[in-house]
Amino acid sequence: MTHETVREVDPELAAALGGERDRQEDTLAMIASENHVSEAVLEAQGSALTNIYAEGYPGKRYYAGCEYADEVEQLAIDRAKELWGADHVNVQPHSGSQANMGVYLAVLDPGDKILSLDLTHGGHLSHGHPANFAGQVYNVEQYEVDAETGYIDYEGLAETAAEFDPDIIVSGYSAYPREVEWETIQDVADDVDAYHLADIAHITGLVAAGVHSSPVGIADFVTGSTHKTIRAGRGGIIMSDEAFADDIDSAVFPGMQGGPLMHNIAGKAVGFKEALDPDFETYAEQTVANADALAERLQEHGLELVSGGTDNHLVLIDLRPSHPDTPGKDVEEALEDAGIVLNANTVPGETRSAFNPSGIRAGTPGLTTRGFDEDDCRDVADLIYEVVDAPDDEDVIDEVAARVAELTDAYPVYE
Ligand code: DSN
Repeated sequence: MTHETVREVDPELAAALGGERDRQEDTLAMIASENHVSEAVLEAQGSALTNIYAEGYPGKRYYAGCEYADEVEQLAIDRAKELWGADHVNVQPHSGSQANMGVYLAVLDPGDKILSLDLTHGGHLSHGHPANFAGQVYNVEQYEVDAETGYIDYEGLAETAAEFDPDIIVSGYSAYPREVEWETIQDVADDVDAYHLADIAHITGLVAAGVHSSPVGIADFVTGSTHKTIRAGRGGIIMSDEAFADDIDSAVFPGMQGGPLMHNIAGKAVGFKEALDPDFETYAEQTVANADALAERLQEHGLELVSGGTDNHLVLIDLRPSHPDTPGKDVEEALEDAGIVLNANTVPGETRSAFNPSGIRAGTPGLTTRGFDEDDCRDVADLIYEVVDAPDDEDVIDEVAARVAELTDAYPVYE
């Protein structure tokens, strides 16, 4: 057994790891689905648990040697139950997409009907896009946001549900800046006798902290990823009533996964413990306040936001009204050159392509973890606007990059 470090064993790889850590220190992570986990979560994810197989569940494993894996997984489950108030929790899905897959596998047959939000309106690939397994295995119909308001078109959803007669309705979104009316969607699901899956991947932390309403206890299934606003180890989670516990657990294992990623489950357990601390509520409130400040200042600059603002951690800018000749990808690349990392995103009524869409999406979870407040986020909005307005102007990019460097120096991620 070698006791050498990565740097000693593999300098090339070590350089890339160091480069990534520096990149995160030196840029503003504004991809709305990203965050910076604590050193403790990093440590758990890099632990010896990566070495073991633990097929099964705590107390019911198929292999020997799982006593500590049992402890770790039970801690993650118990903490998740406390955070979100669910009866049953499965912490084994490797990702949010696989959490959704676990629910589909538990209650749908191939060819059954999914009703979900269109990807270009804020949905997710795993909600039934044709390029994803969900769109290939199941019969998918989609609902949309209202073209005028940018809010979910709940009436349209009800009409489509009545016509399509889905087996499951999916709510919860990847690029939707507004509070979701879970009860309204549950009523629609009840009317057509469909299951309701609420995918809270983006807002897990906001829901846990009580700064966004919770679908737990309303929807049949609540899925999420564990590394976004909740800031725990990377992966997925499924929550449900006890009545679905066996179906969900056997869909995840042995239905679609083998051995759970126990090191990631340890990272989930640590992050969940951190989120149970009262400080986390302050973090979640600040994340939303920061997004609101960002949104207001962007609008003062004349940029149009889908739905006219935000209730959560993200804003979605439709560039077409203010900058009709500037595609999202150009802005994404220019901002990255300036040290602001976000993503080009489709917008409702998209007129370009998914690869070079008409919008950009920006989130505040990562900045808030670094310590940014509303004033800082207003400054960031000014910087984003300067680049949006002149993506080809190298002097502007240089000036913004210098200001970004001041901000990243003032707020280090990892000391
Ligand atoms: N890739 C994530 C996002 O950016 O929203 C969703 O899986």
